[in-house]
Amino acid sequence: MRVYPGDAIRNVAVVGHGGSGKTSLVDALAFVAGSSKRHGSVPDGTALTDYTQDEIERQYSINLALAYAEWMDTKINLIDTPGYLDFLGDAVAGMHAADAALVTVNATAGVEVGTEKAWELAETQKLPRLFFITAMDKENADFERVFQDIRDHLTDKVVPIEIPVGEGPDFRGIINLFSKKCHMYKSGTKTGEYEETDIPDEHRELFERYSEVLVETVASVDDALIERYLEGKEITREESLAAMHKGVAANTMYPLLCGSSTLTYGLRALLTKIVQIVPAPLERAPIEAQAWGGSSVSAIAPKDDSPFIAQVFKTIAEPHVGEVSLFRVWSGTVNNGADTYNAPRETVEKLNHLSVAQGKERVEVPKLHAGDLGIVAKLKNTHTGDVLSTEAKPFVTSQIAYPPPLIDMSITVTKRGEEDKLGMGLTKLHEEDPTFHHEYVGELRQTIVRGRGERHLDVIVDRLRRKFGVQAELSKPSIAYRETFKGKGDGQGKHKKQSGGRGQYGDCWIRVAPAARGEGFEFINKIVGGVIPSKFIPAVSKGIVEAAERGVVAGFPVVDFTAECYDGSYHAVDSSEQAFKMAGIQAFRKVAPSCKPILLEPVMLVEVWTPDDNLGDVMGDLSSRRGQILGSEPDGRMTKVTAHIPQAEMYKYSTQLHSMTHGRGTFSCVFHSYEEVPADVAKQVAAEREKEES
Ligand SMILES: Nc1nc2c(ncn2[C@@H]2O[C@H](COP(=O)(O)OP(=O)(O)OP(=O)(O)O)[C@@H](O)[C@H]2O)c(=O)[nH]1
Ligand SMILES: [Mg+2]
Repeated sequence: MRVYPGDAIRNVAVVGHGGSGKTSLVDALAFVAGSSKRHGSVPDGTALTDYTQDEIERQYSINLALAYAEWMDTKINLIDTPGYLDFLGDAVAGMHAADAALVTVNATAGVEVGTEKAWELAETQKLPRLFFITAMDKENADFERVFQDIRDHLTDKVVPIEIPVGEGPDFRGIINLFSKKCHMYKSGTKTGEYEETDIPDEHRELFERYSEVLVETVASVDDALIERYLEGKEITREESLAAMHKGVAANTMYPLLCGSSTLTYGLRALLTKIVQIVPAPLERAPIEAQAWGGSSVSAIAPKDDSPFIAQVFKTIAEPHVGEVSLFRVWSGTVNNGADTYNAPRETVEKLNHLSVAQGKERVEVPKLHAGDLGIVAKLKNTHTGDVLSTEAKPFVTSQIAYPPPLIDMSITVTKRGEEDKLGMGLTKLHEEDPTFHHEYVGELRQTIVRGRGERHLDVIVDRLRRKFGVQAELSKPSIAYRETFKGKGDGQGKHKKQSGGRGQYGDCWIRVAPAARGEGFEFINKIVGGVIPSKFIPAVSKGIVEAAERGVVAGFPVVDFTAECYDGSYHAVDSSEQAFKMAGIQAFRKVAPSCKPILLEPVMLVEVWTPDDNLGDVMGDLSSRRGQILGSEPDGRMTKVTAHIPQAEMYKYSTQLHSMTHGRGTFSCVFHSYEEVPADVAKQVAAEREKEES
């Protein structure tokens, strides 16, 4: 394997809607370039970058994965990302590690919700972008319609640099608008071989029309060029390419190409354009890095003679290998076997068997230059997102902006005694996938797992079984209800026991009143004249707290109230802390029922993005979930609805939204506040709780 310097590397993340052909494209590009030995396929389970058992079974990508294509003395690193929004975290990480995004749009489906999401993410990262219209060979493929769709819905700076000859089953070539030549593919070709011909007459008009747009867009990047263009002078191919390179790097234009991965048409042209147009890693703006232990942020140029800084953008546990880490060298170089340093974890990490990845294959390399992507196995204590540098010059850099979890489920083992194994597996899976979270919630006595969607959590359960040998199942999570008071009350708690020997005596009077939401519990000591000795007063408070934990309405903790202890009595011999605690408990139990106790439930702030067509259904569904709709407004192509929904009503919302909007709707959901539960629902909750406890 050759070692490529930074100016001979291109890092491209392939992003787009689920099923738009990313994995097939990556496989075909590596194959056509000769860097991969066979042309794999997703349905056959042989695609380079869908190699995990999960992916082969499900026939879609779950993990980002790397491949490369060596073309024109350049190594194109291809980062295949999953399109399903449940696995958006890996698309984010893939783009974080890339210098450009290749956005795939299916020739029959056009712009879809996943295309929009990928576009938005690339936009926030200001990542240079190219479009590739996939599956041009499929029945009903329509180049012009997809081009218009992109213009209308994503950007008007999209500019085709080639157009197809024929579409669908008739797709047989592409016209290069730069060279003004036509590539006619040899029928039955395995690696996209073509014959160069003149532009067929029937495509002349189309060619003229698109050439005009291209030249105009290209010229607009450069004042000198536009002047020449307006004077009617010729702009050379080299000048056009240079202008396009500049435009792409500056995000002022987004070139569009097309082809078919199945037939290997249009792929050589795509490889060539990636080399010519996509900025090399060395062209990137300096990265912002912070010297570990210091506070100053320095701008580090992405080149070989800068300090070594690399970042792990993905870890994945592989059978028989252990954990492998995919990383990007942001600056400096690294040799096989070098000692690197994970500063925040104070761990020296030796990069043994330094490699690059071609799907699941790893090819060992002696060295990696600034800008390259590498892979190593068995790092000791380095996880996704971590930064590696050197002990002499330790650095950290910006974190990968993973999307937050959207759904909660409860997880339990199906075989007793495997709880520890479950805990360990969950921790490992979180290290591998930072969009997956888990915690044991003591009050619910449940382990709660959080993820991006049900599909995501199903994959987690599969992995637990496959990688950690733990059988687990998901169920509806319990809700952390609370209770509080709406009214005031007062009364006495007296604990008196005489059973031979030393007795027990505690006596207190308390006034209970509601406090503002979120205030918690406050104990107010109003004892005067030592009617309760001050050393016993904290015990009264303790008793109240303990009783409040056990609830009044349905056995959930009571919050947001004050208790004022204003009178009481004691016995010189029989009083003790324990006795006053018991008195506190009894006082609370006696007074609480008269303070109009109510049940509170967590209410979420939910934002839903839906196509206009489904707005009625989405609103209706939200209302039926005891939701309070706060408003709706247009947001791009979608309408955004904001609502408050009880957490108890959010179970399986992602599935429902998916089916109501045919996969186009998305939502976010964060905790907002605790609110009163309507009386009829409260009754139901109390009855269920009683059943659980019995
Ligand atoms: N006819 C035709 N089918 C294609 C082409 N490219 C991909 N497909 C098929 O489209 C389906 C989806 O392709 P994938 O490559 O898995 O799509 P993806 O974008 O990686 O999907 P996710 O991983 O789920 O995001 C598969 O059945 C492919 O065989 C193409 O150029 N022509
Ligand atoms: Mg895929």
